[in-house]
Order: sequence, then structure tokens, then C-alpha cells
Amino acid sequence: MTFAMATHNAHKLEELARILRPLGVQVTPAEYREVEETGGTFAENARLKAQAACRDTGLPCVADDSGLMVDALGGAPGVYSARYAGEHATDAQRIEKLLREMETVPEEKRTARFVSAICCAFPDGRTLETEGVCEGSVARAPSGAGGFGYDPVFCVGGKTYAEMSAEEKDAVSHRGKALRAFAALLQESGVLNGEGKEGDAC
Ligand code: ITT
Repeated sequence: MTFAMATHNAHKLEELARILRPLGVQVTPAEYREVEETGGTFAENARLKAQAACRDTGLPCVADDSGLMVDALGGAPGVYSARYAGEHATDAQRIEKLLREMETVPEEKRTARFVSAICCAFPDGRTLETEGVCEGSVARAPSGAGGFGYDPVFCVGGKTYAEMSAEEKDAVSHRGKALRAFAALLQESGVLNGEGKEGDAC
């Protein structure tokens, strides 16, 4: 079965396709109008994007809303991760702001987690939703050339996401966990076998 991906972030699209393909889910980019992310949670924003794309395309659409929650910053940037340094800021500017805000935070207090909320919206109004979390910490300086976004400063098990191979990142990442849970939920729902699924109408 092919699902349209409701994202305008090319790096995210690449990861979604890379993780879902071996799980038996084919991916195509959704052509949809940008929707304002007004939700207070990752799950709400993922639902807003998936449902908007589903309305625009008439296809089952999958959206990911994700972000970094830093304990020393009271959970920020959280749902504002993309807008943390302003609407049109670059990844480098977002990282620079984060490291500046955390300049005086000692090693043991630099704990953080990456969260990914996945929502799949179906044309009949049903939704399937999962979430994945990866616990880690924020480095003092960027390191590594892989990945995207905050990857060069998010550390898990002694390496930043940007220092990991794609396979290493997918095995531990918030998005890997959320998408594996999503694929399991799809199997359980019978959608992949062309069966219907009861409930969860919205
Ligand atoms: P779409 O909404 O179009 O999917 P977006 O980039 O705006 O794209 P979000 O609203 O979910 O996505 O914002 C997520 C922010 O967190 C954004 O700044 C990303 O760069 C960052 N981010 C998400 N997943 C990440 C990952 O795996 N590694 C590093 N940064 C990540």
C-alpha cells in the first residue's frame, strides 16, 4: 500500500521513506497546502498536517510532527523546534540559539529527548496515531556531518545523531520508534491487507 507523506521537509521525507520501505509501506510525497501548526502537542500538530493533506489529496496521508525537548529549558523548544530561531532561520541558526541558551548548563543537566508523533489520516475520517521518544542530551558543540536539523548536537550513547550512520540513527531514533509502532498498528488494523478497521473516526 502507498501512503502520501505530508511534509515539506525533504530530509524528513527521506527518513520516513527509508524507515517505512522495509516495513512494507511505500511512500510518495503529498502535494498539499501548508497548514498552520497551532496544536499544543506534537500529536495535535501531526493530526492537523495529516488531515489537511488527506483533504487536499484524497489519499491516506502520513504526517510527522517532531521536536527536541530540553529539560534545562523547561521542555523548549518542543513544538516550536522548527520556529525556535524565527520563521526562516536555518538549522545552523537554530543550533546556535540552542547552544547559546544552554551555555551555562552543566553536563549532568543537559538531558533532553527527541519526540516524533505520527498520524495517518484516511479519507473516511479514520486516523492511526503513534509516538516515539529517544532520550539523550545536548552536546556543547556541533559534531558530525550526517542527518539534518538538530542532529549535530543531540547525543545518544556517546555519539550525536549526525555522527551515526542512517541505520544507526533509525535503530534508536524517535522517528524510527514511532514508525515501527505505526507499521505494527497498520498490520493490526488490517489496512495493509485491504481489510477495514473499526473505530478511531474523527
Ligand atoms: P513539516 O512540518 O513540513 O513536516 P518541519 O521541518 O517544519 O517539516 P516540524 O514542524 O515537525 O517539521 O519541526 C521539527 C523540527 O525539529 C525541525 O526544525 C526539524 O529540523 C527538527 N527535527 C525533527 N526531527 C529531527 C531529527 O530527526 N533530527 C534533527 N532535527 C529534527
